[in-house]
Amino acid sequence: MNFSRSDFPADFLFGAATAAYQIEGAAFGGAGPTHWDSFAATPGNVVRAEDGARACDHYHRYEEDLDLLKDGGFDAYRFSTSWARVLPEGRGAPNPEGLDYYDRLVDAILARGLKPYQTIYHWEMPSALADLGGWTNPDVGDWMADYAEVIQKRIGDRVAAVATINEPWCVSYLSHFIGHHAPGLRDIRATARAMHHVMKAHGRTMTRLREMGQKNLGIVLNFDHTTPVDDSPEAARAADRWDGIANRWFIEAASKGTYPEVVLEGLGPHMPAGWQDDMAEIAQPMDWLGVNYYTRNFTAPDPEAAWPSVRMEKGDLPVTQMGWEIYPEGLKDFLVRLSRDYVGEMPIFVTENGMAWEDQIENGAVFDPERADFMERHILAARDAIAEGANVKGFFYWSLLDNYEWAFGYEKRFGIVHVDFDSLKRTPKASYHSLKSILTR
Ligand code: PNW
Repeated sequence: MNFSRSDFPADFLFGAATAAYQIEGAAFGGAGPTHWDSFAATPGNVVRAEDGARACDHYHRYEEDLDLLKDGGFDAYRFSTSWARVLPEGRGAPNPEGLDYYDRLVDAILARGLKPYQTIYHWEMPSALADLGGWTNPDVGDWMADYAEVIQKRIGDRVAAVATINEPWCVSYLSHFIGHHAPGLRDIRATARAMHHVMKAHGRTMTRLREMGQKNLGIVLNFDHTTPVDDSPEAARAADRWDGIANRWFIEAASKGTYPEVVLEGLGPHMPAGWQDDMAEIAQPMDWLGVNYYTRNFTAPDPEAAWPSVRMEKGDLPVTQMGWEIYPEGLKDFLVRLSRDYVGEMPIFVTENGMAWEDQIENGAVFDPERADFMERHILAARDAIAEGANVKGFFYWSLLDNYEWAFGYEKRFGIVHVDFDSLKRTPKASYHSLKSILTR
């Protein structure tokens, strides 16, 4: 890879990211069931109906995994804490084993000189709360703030930064309108509720954590680079609707306390009563913004389809194992746009960027030159954004380990470390070694 640390500001952090359900093994350590366990068990939702019950067994192997980060020369580790591991019923009595586990994990991160970047909610809604409607229930913000208080009381003194929620778009739209993630709904009313309640939960959790004295609070949003499929006014309007749903809804609420008009045109009739009263709490001052970026799409109008009446099309760039086009310029565009239009000087971290690839394994070594190239191009795109004025302070590769890729089960491999899901043996890939040679130089 052709860049060096000296191409970046001295305090720029290089890290790798994971999420609890995707690596820990949900069946270990007294964790309660989550809506992902039941979603995965329902045929048709997940490839081979795989779940996160064992995953990478990180719960028992975190020391080995953190050694890989340290040996690779990384500065920071982005991980998430699992609601159902901390509170098996979602509310009420905590699980002492779960709290002990995160206590040990944070100490083990610090012992290796890494900065812990915590995400409070990365998608495992406890089943007991999912049964009450999960993200569609107006009380979910209070439930989440209560959970956040319990986990932060235990580890909040030692984490470097905290994100409330990972990818509210996936939590709400992808899960309640497209039906691709748990709870797998396709319902406009549930979608409008979830899209608002997820932001209300962000605001409520921010308020609670500030009251507790927690420092360095933010949110992690995903962004989908979209362009009208052609020059027609219909395509321009379709792309604007899609950009409103996928990109502007969440950042506009968090930074300005408003939702885009073009989205309210469709969701307005389905919004929970009195939603306007929550907007001030949602727009809490934040300390940092996390940006997850993977690909681009072209938006076409689709008058046959229900609101928002759009269809996604692809361009002709090479794609990853997910079928996602590789478009590093889109990352630069978002970083510049977000700093210009929404967050100004507030630090931005690329909290996820990575590629799934069918890695070639020969004689126990994993060759993935495509991934090294992907990383280099996106890291350089972040550098280009800095040159254009964006205050980008770090880059986390997704992911440290091959892991449970949600609806795709264990089929899609994003890791810079290969995991054999039978033996659970870890093998750093060539991309890990080439990044290491830069970070440790
Ligand atoms: C993110 N989409 O998910 C998540 O934060 C990770 O947990 C996940 O493993 C990673 O990206 C790779 O997929 C997304 O359909 C899942 O647009 C789906 C979409 C976007 C992000």
